[in-house]
Amino acid sequence: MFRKILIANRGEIALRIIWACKELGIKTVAVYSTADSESLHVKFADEDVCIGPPPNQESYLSVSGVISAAEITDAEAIHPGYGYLAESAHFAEVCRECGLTFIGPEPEVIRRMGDKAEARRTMQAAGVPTIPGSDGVISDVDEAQGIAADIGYPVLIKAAAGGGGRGMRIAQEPSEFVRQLESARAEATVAFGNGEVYVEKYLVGPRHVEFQVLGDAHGNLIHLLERECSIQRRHQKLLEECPSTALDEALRARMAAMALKAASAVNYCNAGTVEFLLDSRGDFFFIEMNTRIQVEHPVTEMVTGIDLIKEQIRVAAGEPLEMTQDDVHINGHAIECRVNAEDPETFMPSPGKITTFHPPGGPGIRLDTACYAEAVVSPYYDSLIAKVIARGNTRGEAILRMRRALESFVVEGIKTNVPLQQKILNDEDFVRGRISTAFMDRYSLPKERSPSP
Ligand code: MV4
Repeated sequence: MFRKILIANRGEIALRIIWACKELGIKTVAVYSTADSESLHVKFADEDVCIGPPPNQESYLSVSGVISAAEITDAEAIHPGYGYLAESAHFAEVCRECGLTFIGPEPEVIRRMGDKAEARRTMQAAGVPTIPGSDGVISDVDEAQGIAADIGYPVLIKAAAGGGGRGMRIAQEPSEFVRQLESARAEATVAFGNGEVYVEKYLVGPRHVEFQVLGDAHGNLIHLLERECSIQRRHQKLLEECPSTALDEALRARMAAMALKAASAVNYCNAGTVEFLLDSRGDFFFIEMNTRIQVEHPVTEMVTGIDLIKEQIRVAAGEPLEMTQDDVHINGHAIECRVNAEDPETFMPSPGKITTFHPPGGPGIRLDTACYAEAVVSPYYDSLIAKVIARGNTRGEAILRMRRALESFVVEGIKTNVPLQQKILNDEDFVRGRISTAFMDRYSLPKERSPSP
């Protein structure tokens, strides 16, 4: 097992990783920017190294800064958390070259899954269902138009280097195809320096259901059930749950088998997520694989009782998984609400100093946060300030506990999206489990203008 781990992240996930290390008896090193000198991940780590000024590019995204910090503190491994360098194949390679263990899959796997067109081809070849569309990236516009005509409109044009909804364009009909293709290419070139795109049939209002997988270096690979992540706005997830109300045992078994097939096709080692779109007919399709720990991992932990961060660290150290598939059971239901420092009406970020901070607690409530009274929410970073996770024996109990937790969660000095989360928790369709990726449209589409007098 590792003696010392460096955490290349900040905020709640850095703290979450420190807690796991403490339980495993591993020393921790925090890295931080000058904006984070008062942050809890710095206070609770055994050692800390300032790696630069507030902008991410000059601190948390600095490969040389992070690697130097690991070298001067004699850390053996680096946990990247989510975001930042977590899905940088280059960073994972540099770690390897410097004799540091990157806590995640191999750089080759990160690179292959990071190219969404390549990931799609890999899954097609492995026999995992994908959405009808092009075989790889589009090399010829006429050929692509032929494919679009064959699969039928509307079609979605996606950037190979994209993912998470960036660089996508819908073509509703053939006359729009070339314009939307050019538009997707242009956006992808600016955003990723890679204008490659591929085409899929556009599914209307599907659910987003993802499977957690976990593999070790000894060939063991298991799944840890699914997460329902359909409640999102502009590709930012807001509320996630485990299990999904859309799956019965038979569908869960079929999707889990495909998630495992997807992961074993790339010899996956460490924690990963296989994302599917599930349509109203119960057909499901692979869309992407995420090669990192995800923000919403706590709902999986609360339902399975498995500590995903500890397992990531154990398997990276070469230890075998602590459990087999037979040890994984659905124990109740968990919901996570992401609490963001933002205006609940306009969705604009709301950074500033937190004056009052009263955390929720009581039976079945978990709070993952790095906030405290007097903490400053910096405008330089993500607006996620806390994750409230509620577990109940049933979904109904989890909803009641979450409503009660959000009522007692007092954050003053900045605005939060708690009122929006409360609306969702009281929405009749949500309570019935009738949700899709179109769910949030009702809360964020432009309001009809009131008639003039
Ligand atoms: C799609 C789709 C419909 N049809 N692909 C958005 C993020 C990226 N991971 C994939 N996304 C989508 N791909 C086809 N062929 C609809 C979405 C999508 C979506 C997916 C998951 C969660 C929320 C979403 C919101 C809007 C669109």
